[in-house]
Amino acid sequence: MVENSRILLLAIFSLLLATTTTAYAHKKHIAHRKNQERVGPVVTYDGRSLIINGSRELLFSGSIHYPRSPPALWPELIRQAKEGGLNLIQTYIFWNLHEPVQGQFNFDGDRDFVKFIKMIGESGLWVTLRVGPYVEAEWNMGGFPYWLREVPNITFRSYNEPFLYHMKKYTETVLDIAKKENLFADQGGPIIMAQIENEYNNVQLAYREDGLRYVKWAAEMATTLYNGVPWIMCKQKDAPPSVISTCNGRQCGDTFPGPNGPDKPSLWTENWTAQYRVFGDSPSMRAAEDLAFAVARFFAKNGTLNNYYMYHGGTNFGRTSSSFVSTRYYDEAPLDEYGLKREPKFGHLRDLHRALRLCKKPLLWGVPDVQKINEDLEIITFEKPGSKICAAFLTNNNTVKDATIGFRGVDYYLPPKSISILPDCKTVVYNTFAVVAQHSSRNFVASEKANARKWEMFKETIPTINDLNDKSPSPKELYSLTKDTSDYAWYSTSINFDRRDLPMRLDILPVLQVASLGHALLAFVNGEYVGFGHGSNVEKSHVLNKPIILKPGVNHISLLAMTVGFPNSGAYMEKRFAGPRAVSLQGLMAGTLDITQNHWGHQVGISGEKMELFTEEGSKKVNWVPVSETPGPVTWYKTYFDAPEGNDPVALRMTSMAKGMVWVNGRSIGRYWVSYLSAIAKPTQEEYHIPRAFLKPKDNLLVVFEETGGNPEKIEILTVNRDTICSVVTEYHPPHIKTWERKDNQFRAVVDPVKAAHLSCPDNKVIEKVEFVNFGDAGGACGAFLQGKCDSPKAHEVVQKECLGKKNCTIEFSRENLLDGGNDSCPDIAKTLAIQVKCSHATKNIA
Ligand SMILES: *[C@@H]1O[C@H](CO)[C@@H](O)[C@H](O)[C@H]1NC(C)=O
Ligand SMILES: *[C@@H]1O[C@H](CO)[C@@H](O)[C@H](O)[C@H]1NC(C)=O
Ligand SMILES: *[C@@H]1O[C@H](CO)[C@@H](O)[C@H](O)[C@H]1NC(C)=O
Ligand SMILES: *[C@@H]1O[C@H](CO)[C@@H](O)[C@H](O)[C@H]1NC(C)=O
Ligand SMILES: *[C@@H]1O[C@H](CO)[C@@H](O)[C@H](O)[C@H]1NC(C)=O
Ligand SMILES: *[C@@H]1O[C@H](CO)[C@@H](O)[C@H](O)[C@H]1NC(C)=O
Ligand SMILES: CC(=O)N[C@H]1CO[C@H](CO)[C@@H](O)[C@@H]1O
Repeated sequence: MVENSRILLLAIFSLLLATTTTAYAHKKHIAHRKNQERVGPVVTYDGRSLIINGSRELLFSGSIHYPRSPPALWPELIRQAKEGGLNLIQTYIFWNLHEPVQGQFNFDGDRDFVKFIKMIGESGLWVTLRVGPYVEAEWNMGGFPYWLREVPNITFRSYNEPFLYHMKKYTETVLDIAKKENLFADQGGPIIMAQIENEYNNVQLAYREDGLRYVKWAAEMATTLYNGVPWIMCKQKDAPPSVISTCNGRQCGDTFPGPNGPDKPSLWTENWTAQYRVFGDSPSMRAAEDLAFAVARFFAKNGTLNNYYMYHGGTNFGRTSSSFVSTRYYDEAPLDEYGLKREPKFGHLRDLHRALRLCKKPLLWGVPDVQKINEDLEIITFEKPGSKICAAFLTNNNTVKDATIGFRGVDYYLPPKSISILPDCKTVVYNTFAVVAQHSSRNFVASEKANARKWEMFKETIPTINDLNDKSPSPKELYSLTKDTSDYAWYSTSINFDRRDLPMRLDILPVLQVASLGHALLAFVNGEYVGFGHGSNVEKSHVLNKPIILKPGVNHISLLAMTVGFPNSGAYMEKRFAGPRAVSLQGLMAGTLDITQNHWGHQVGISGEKMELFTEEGSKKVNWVPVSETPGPVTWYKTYFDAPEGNDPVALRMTSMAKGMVWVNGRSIGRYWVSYLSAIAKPTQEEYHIPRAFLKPKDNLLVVFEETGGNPEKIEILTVNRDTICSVVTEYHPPHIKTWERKDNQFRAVVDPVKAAHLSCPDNKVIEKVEFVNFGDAGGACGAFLQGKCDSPKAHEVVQKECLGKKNCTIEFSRENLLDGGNDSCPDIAKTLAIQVKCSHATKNIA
């Protein structure tokens, strides 16, 4: 009782305090505003949570980046995020997108972050604005524009005049736009929180005292420019008191040492929903169960905000990704690259948010108590003494063994590595391991309408030093050469040989060796392709060694060197280098000849880029010829295609190619690299997203630039769906979370809490086929179930009857419903009901 009123008083007191101090700070600001109803801040915080409009809040947040999906997809992404139980969306603002050339700003079309934020606000969700300006984000140069690198004497992200000047100027520009558009919560807008810098602790030590001075300056600068909403810094142990330090990580519930001060809430700004992929990586997974465990754990440990990084990743169009990062971004997120629900991740987390919301009162106003039963088992309660407000989290941290916890006179079963949530300290409404949500598997279907048109090609010419005007004694550094205007640069030199310089024996060839700082290169000798070499995300430098044929007289050596995105992380990002560093010819009669200082010619970009062969206009500038049987390196390909049938998302399967870039109607859909195989001998990414927004109904221009060689005729145009849906329910599962609600401080069942399997088709489709049913001990997963030893024919009948031809169906999970007169072929096992059905558009069935 004493504890209770003390906390309440404290909350009221801190609210008052926050209100008065900030109101004072805002006096000038407020004076300018008309019709000001609320005096004081809309968003404050205390040791429990953010306080929005005077009320503590549980915040379920997800990252969605506006440039990674076209504006046409934004409404659907936001709608689904809301359906998934989010009330907050987090985005970075990408500097190099908005100020690619110093002083020339662009905030229109795809770059219209104001529109994105307003759209989120209109959907009733809040926004966290991560200004950066450094964003990392697997984005080219972590968001810094190239020109910033050339500012004299600049050191990125440290205390020095040039950097502070530009960082402040840009931050001010972004905040001014947001203010002018009334985007901040205290102006009536949706932005409740802003972030300056990003994971600075990772690099701070490298900058010594200047690092510390910089962090202080950044916090001061941001809070001075705008102090209507709280500012955060993520992963910043020693964040200045004016900002909140937040956690980034996989298991913040166990790893976060807490915020920087008892007056600050525990916020988790990046909980990775998977891992971003780089070319050369095998697939990555993070199971819905693992994610749910980590989030439930974080809320059980006083956390009040969790952000999924990413909730929807999307696509790194054009050259926006950083070094080696694949074109699809966080495809494993709850909404996949195409914006389709990845089930059961989407549904399991939606159910988790619902369960946590049922615990809102105890979580935000109750008193936590931790009771450790043994090494693995723990009971955490949040209770308001003297009231019925009580929630419990029962935790089994053992990854192998299940357990039973006795709690207030009842035994609760807990699967391994799981947390059960009891919003009334009695009823289990959710267990992190027990996935009740439906599953889905993704299908790529070859389009009938879009495929099979004639391809044509155009070969780049291989330049010699005579063609290149930009000369220097040795090869120039690649980043500063291209200035990020192209991935490519030609390097060429020539060398004269006497017959006596060359090997006598024809079976012994000289070797060209190129040591490169990265990222990849193609070598040509006398116009003939000799090979391709590349580094990796971990080790960008590499050495190319290829046997070559030299002739008496002049020999031309030409290299097409390339970057695969600029770096995005680490200290001293402005001092990174790439490109050929040392070149030699080995096996000559006089031994090895170092030709690094042989005088080189350079050219930024390839001629097809300069002519914009990927646009309708540009493609008319050259003579395209039919595709020959031996497609060579550095070749452009083009064809036309009609938009695929239906509304499903569209993708290209590039498996028959090697490495390069694809454009559709003049817009780059990103880099592809299918020749770089992962440890499981598969390309990291075979399908590449073409947003429907890029397409016209007919005659879409598709252009591919292929670096080393491939067969364009085998490129497939696909539609993408998740029409295969499944449900897996076991006897251990709690009943569906939707059957409960909290009203007037009472926790109660709204419908009879029966256990059931629920299936619901996406996109207004209907269940066309029942593909798998098993009531017993099926194995495998959605899309690939395996029949177990036990089954019940009755279950098949029930599913057929309830589901066929319906948009959705519910199968009551009980032995009475699913066994034939109680005839049980294996009475001793716990039963699992596994169902797989296929959805399709109803019209198809009628036709
Ligand atoms: C850069 O630094 C050097 C050495 O400190 C100094 O001489 C030079 O004037 C600086 N250049 C600019 C443009 O500030
Ligand atoms: C605060 O409440 C007002 C009035 O209900 C509402 O218009 C405003 O959007 C709310 N602010 C936030 C950040 O939710
Ligand atoms: C949660 O908050 C309570 C008091 O509000 C505190 O005693 C406890 O240490 C906190 N737990 C964690 C893990 O921070
Ligand atoms: C739970 O187990 C993991 C290892 O599986 C361990 O790292 C973590 O500290 C444990 N947490 C608790 C609260 O015991
Ligand atoms: C299930 O489908 C019926 C029509 O077949 C529809 O009226 C109902 O709203 C659907 N329910 C859900 C939860 O989608
Ligand atoms: C019980 O089920 C088994 C296997 O499904 C079947 O062979 C048997 O005939 C059934 N018995 C009765 C009494 O229905
Ligand atoms: C900071 C952190 O712990 N992030 C984690 C979020 O989840 C991913 C996927 O499990 C982890 O790899 C990250 O470590």
